[in-house]
Amino acid sequence: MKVQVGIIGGGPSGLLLSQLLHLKGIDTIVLEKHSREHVLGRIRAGVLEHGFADLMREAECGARMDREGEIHTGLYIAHDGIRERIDLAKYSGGNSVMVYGQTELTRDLYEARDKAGGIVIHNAGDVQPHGIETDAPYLTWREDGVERRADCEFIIGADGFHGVSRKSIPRGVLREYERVYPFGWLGVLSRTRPVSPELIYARHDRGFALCSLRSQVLSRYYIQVPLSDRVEDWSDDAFWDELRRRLPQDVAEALITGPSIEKSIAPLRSFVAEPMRHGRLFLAGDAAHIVPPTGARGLNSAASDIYYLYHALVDHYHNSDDIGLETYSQRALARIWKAQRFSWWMTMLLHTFPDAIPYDRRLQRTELEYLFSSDMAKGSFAENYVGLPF
Ligand code: RFL
Ligand code: PHB
Repeated sequence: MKVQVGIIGGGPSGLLLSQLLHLKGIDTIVLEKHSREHVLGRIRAGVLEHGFADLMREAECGARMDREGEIHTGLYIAHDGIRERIDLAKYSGGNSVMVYGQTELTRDLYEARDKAGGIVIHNAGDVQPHGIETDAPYLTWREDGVERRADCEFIIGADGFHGVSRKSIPRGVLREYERVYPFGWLGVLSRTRPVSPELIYARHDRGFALCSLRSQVLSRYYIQVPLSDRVEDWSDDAFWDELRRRLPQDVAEALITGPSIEKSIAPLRSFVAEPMRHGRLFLAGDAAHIVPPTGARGLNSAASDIYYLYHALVDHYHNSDDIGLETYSQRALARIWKAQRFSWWMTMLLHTFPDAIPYDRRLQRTELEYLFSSDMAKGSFAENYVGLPF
């Protein structure tokens, strides 16, 4: 089989790129290790930058998002028993975010690929990129016990943090930057009315908490937990009690609880691999970088890579212009590092660190006081949260 672009990974990054390229007449194959049900069973991101929402529309995948998603023009930060709002629209020159779950977005992308007859191979075993340093790269994988091969012009590694793509770049070439945080987030999805129509990020001495949502009947809540905790340690009742303790009283009293329909713990990590290109292999999304979820940047950073890669490949195929491909790593990383900075900053601002000294806690308070007393600080927060320009 011969295709122009071979994509490893059928998560949001791989599917979005495949769909965008298809609309420009560029053919792709997507190789996904898991089943579609498995990919759609993962509960992850919920907040999309406005630029990402535009990219979904450009991919002709925005109709349901525009119907069912919610545009949020503000959010709350709770601390010391109070809740303060940041007007994202006011401080970012009229921009907003779209609250629409990654699961739904991925489902829309799958449907679009199906409708267009796109090739997405599920349960692809032992996917391997070959010849990435040559002009004739190819992919091999196992399908129903049979060894398969696709020759391509470019290979895109969109196979997430644990994928095979990044590992196929020689050790001496890759530089990795990493910070592991000493806690995780325990998340619960419940079919209950959200406690607040807008997100509440809460700083509390017992640990961080977040009230988020998927719709007005589906809530998503998180609490910071030690890395040693297991999901089985947390009954639904224990989760709700702990969440209430970390919220201002009026919010805690308004909280509607119910049985969890999903419960999981995610460790927090910041990670960047440089460069994002080696020969004919281009990394995108979580394959190259991850952030702690505090700033809601993970999926959005993946989308920004896809934006650059999409334009670079279209320029290559339609205009014989390779500048986009040659500068991809540099341009993508410039934006990625800003998302890393914002996620790190929000994580440091809002979490309780086991080794924090009194000085650190006093600085956290001062940082919050500054944020809410300065229009400039609110402007900086808002422009980062709604998404920096591509
Ligand atoms: P994905 O989604 O991990 O998809 C990669 C796909 O590649 C497949 N794969 C392979 N396929 C073939 N061969 C192999 N060897 C393979 N190895 C892996 C995998 O099965 C998978 O289907 O990466 P992608 O597409 O780059 O997308 C990135 C996002 O999923 C991720 O950044 C976000 O979910 C992060 N994130 C959030 N991002 C936001 O922008 N806003 C948020 O509000 C937000 N909240 C979150 C989050 C992530 C979370 N967790 C659990 C990590 C909340 C949580 C709790
Ligand atoms: C979510 O709804 O899952 C979510 C929202 C905002 C974040 C992280 C996760 O910062």
